[in-house]
Amino acid sequence: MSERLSDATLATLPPEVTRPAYDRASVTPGVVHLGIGAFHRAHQAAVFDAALAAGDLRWGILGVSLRSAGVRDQLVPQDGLYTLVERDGDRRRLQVIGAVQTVLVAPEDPEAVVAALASADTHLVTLTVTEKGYKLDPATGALIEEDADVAADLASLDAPRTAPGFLVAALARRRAAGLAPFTAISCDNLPHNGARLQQAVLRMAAAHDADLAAWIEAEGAFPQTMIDRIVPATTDADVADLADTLGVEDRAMVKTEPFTQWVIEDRFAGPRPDFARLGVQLTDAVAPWEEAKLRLLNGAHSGIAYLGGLAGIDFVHEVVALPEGRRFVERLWDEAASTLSPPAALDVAAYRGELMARFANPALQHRTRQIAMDGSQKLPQRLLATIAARQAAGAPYPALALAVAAWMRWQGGVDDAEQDFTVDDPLAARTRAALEGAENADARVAALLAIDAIFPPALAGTAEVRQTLAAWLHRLEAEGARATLARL
Ligand code: CS2
Repeated sequence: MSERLSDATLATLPPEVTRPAYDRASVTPGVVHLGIGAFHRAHQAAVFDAALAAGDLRWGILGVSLRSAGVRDQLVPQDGLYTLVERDGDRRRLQVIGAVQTVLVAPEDPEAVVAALASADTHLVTLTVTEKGYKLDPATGALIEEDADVAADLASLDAPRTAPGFLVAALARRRAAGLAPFTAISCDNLPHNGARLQQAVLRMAAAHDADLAAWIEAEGAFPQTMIDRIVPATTDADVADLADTLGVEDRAMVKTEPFTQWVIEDRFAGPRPDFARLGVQLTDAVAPWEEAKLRLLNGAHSGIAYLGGLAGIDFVHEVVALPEGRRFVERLWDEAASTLSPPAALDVAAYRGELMARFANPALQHRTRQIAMDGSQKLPQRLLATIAARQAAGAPYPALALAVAAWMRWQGGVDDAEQDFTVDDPLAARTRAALEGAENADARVAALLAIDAIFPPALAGTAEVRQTLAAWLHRLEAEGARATLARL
């Protein structure tokens, strides 16, 4: 099959497929999105598409890939169109999203990206650059100035390389042109994501121009957000399967669950869509939402990823289909729930029930390997802060510690069936070096805890934490993840 989904083939799609009913040619690009991967296309882009469908044509998206050309090569031949495939058990809903107008690849043409960000049409800049894309130390939140790309952007912004670098280069240009700043909305699972993004941007700006930094601090807006939708990576089989239905090929499709949630701090530097009417929650207090989501959903996800991955279990739904897998998740949630100050509108028991049903959705095919990626960037907010809170309250944390111990075993790059795999993590070289020469579980735990980019010294220095982790790691090494789960 060679014909692709595009403006020209849109009319040939079967009637079950929802498609843009607005005039795409009249849309203007009010949003620049950095990091246009599957998550953005399944989450924020669907909201901007709904804004367009409601008649506000200012919210087209100019997508930017900060590294590779893959998404551009999928989307541009399709006029930016792609199908959002929502799957729940054997139900499926198909919607073609028309909000993406074009995609730029930053390393090919950094100037075009800065120009788009500096355009008077651009009011919002959304980001899904993953945790590591902020170039912040996961433990302290400080800009990693020795990173080669950060160092280059600190020296010159003529051709930026990092997300903070692009934002600062464009903000300087907006200021010089007498334009207001855009609102920069981090949509990554970082704690206090808005404040962290602002911190990275201000540090980068201050290195170039103190007045610019002061202007950004006074006039800019970096709202905090909680974003939630499970978006497994698309496979070739998914693309082939969709082509059978559509009659044309869509290489940019994304698959996801029906659930979606976006909570945004009500703080903007300029125009935005009528978010509240689009199902987005605007609030002054995002932190309690974010904390609940990171510690319950993402904390459990990471535990499932490492324990399931070590046991050779491919998918999340398969882990929670095991009695011991489900019990582990419930125990982890019991421990984490006591550390939360949930918002009044959040019923934690109902939320947990809904989360378990989402994890159990067999149609998602969400790979444990996908979640296992970049653990060094995820552990602090998902598991370590929770352990610290339990510890401070004098409460035990066996399930949380088991999840962290499984991450430790994962760093060895060998699973329970003695199969080697690649540890996909920006700190993989450091964890590997730490493990070299460590002769037993106690030594391995001590060596990994010493990496202060991941583990806060106060936690790492606590004997009880060390011993609990070492006991679990020892068991994981001796008995494997399945048997260890059964002991919890
Ligand atoms: C997952 C998240 O890959 C991961 O680390 O935990 O991407 C998760 O699916 C989303 O945060 C759900 O909103």
